[in-house]
Amino acid sequence: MAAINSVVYLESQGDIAVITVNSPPVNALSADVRDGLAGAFAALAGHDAKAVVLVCAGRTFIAGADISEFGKAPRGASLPVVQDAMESSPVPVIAAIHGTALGGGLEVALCAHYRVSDAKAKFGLPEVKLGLLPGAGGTQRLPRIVGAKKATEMVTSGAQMGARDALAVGLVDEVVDGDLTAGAVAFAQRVVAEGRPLKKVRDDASKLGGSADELAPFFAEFRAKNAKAFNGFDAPEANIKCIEAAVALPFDEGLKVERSEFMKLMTGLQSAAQRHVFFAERAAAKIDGLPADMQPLPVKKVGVIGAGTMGGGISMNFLSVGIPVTIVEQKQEALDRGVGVIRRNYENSAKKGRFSMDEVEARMGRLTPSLDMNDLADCDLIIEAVFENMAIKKDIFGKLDQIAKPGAILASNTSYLDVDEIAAATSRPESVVGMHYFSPANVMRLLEVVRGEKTDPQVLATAMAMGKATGKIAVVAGVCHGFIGNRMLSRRQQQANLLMLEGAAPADIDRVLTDFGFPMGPFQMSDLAGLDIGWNAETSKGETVRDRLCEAGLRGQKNGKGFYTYDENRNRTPNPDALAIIDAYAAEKGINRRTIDDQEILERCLFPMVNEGARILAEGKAQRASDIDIVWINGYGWPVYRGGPMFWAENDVGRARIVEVLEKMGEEVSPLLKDGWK
Ligand code: T1G
Repeated sequence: MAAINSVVYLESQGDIAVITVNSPPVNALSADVRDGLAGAFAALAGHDAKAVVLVCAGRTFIAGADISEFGKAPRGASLPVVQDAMESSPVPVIAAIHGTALGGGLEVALCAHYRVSDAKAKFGLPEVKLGLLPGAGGTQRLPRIVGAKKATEMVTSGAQMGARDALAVGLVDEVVDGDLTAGAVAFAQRVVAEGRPLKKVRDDASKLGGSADELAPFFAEFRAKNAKAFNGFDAPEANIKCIEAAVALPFDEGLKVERSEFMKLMTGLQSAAQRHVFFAERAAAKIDGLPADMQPLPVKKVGVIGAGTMGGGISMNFLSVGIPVTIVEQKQEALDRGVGVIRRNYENSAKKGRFSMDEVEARMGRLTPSLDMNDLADCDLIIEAVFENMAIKKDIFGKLDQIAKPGAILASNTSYLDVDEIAAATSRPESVVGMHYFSPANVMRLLEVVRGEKTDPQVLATAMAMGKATGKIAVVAGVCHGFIGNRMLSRRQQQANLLMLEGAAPADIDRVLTDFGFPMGPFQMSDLAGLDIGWNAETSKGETVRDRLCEAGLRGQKNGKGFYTYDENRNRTPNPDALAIIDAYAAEKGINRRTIDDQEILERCLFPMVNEGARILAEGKAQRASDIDIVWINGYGWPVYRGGPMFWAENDVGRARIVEVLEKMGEEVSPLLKDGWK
């Protein structure tokens, strides 16, 4: 095998030339890979190969352009040069695909004359998840194979297609059993022997599925159907425009539309934000100071204490990936209720076709309900998810200390209590860690893993690994009140309450934040969670607006009246009774009410959060600013196309503006916010 360069190799197998890309971890189309491919096809000019097979070493075929090169000065051969060399090759080019042919990787494969894959291969154009679109001909070639409708779905969702479906729609010509390269070479020899044509995807518009006029109703309906999901994002509409161009225009004209739409997105802030999030998600998994090769402890059996909403959701995460769970409650009735909710959740998913009823039984079969904490003695990881009360938690951890086997990990799902204080209730604080899930715990992707003062690094690594193994994005947080997310949220809530007293209507504050991209505003959230959470009628003295609302019988969505009134379809309308209570309270407190504009609402709600984020960073309660972004995007609904609060502060608003406004607000500004963070 001759090296074209450090990542691309060329060899002959009989009269078939085999080009191998070997650029770990995912054979991304870096400058070296592009140079190597261009070099390989140039080397084949005048070569006597009858056909060419393009294959990749390692875990996957090309998984796209090299995202880390975006925004940097272009280097090496351009992708269109490589693609033209493939497409205009005088001999058949066969792409042999395994793993995930994504983005530019699939676009390269679409320039081959034929494609074969193994049975596990996946195909997709996920650029929309990076705020982009397939910028190397994917929006013009894919619809020519799978049809405009399917292509529209694929480029706006980024969803992957399996090998069988790919074969069915003609995206691949053969699914190879056994060794992929050998199968591809054999396929190539058949193509040569049978004199099959050099099929250029670009030349065949017969499968588009209709003319521009015939497909116009589809595009209109598709936009309408997805308007809510696409709201705020620039990329989906740009993707649709390109598929429309593929239908309406000749190939090269469509390519021009794709190019211009791509460049608009590539130079925009949304894609920069979503690319930041791509790398931030992967960085979050890395624990500073830990050897990269530290192996997590084995977790074969999990215990959960508390079968309430959180305990049930947490248990499902493990049951769903094949790990048996023993769930413990104090009373039979509560236990039965909790187990019943888990079963219903699974049955609902089965009804939606996500998996079979057999799978429901298999998952329920892994669950052992119990009223006895001693049944947790053989668990590798025990997660406590009971009422937020320090005394109760310390009592449970004290008992667990007696019951749990040596080396077992003792985790608390507390959402703000001091994990070190909980750990001190045991003789093994090194085995104690926080695992803060978000409700519903079987759905929300975020997991704050709280590193206690004495938490053993391997215990921390194991909690993080279990997060990943159960489909979570795990982020390390230090011990402080509310950890990363809730600590920052309390700053936003504080300002929202002040703005409400100073004259901003709760509905306006919610509107400003939902217009910004949050799924819900603070007052909608309060109504959803219930205004009476932690409220006690006996001790309530009307000290806060919330007290007054509760004293007036307002509870939020659960009784149809809170900051909003709710009809039978949960449609909300600002509640005049709540507004009257707020007015009266503000008057009583002598607060001069005034008209407050949307910009002030937004800045006062979000800037103190960023300031708190900078404090959290400065105190080392978060490892990196991008972790804070991941917490807010995956746990608190921060719009991904704004990159998270710290990215937004740095790249959109600018720290100087935030410092200026915070100083005007009389806030103590974190020095890190002034100086900047890495
Ligand atoms: N560019 C650069 N680095 C990449 C990369 C890419 N495309 N894909 C993955 N990595 C790195 C990643 O940061 C991590 O690094 C390591 O590889 C393993 O990734 C012109 C414009 C392929 C499904 O969007 O979805 O093509 O943290 O942890 O879980 O139209 O990676 O180890 O240092 O995610 O097994 C389109 C992105 C690009 C696919 C594997 N392609 N990648 O998942 O591993 S835009 C994508 C993925 C484009 C063209 C356009 C996943 C994966 P580190 P990992 P994984």
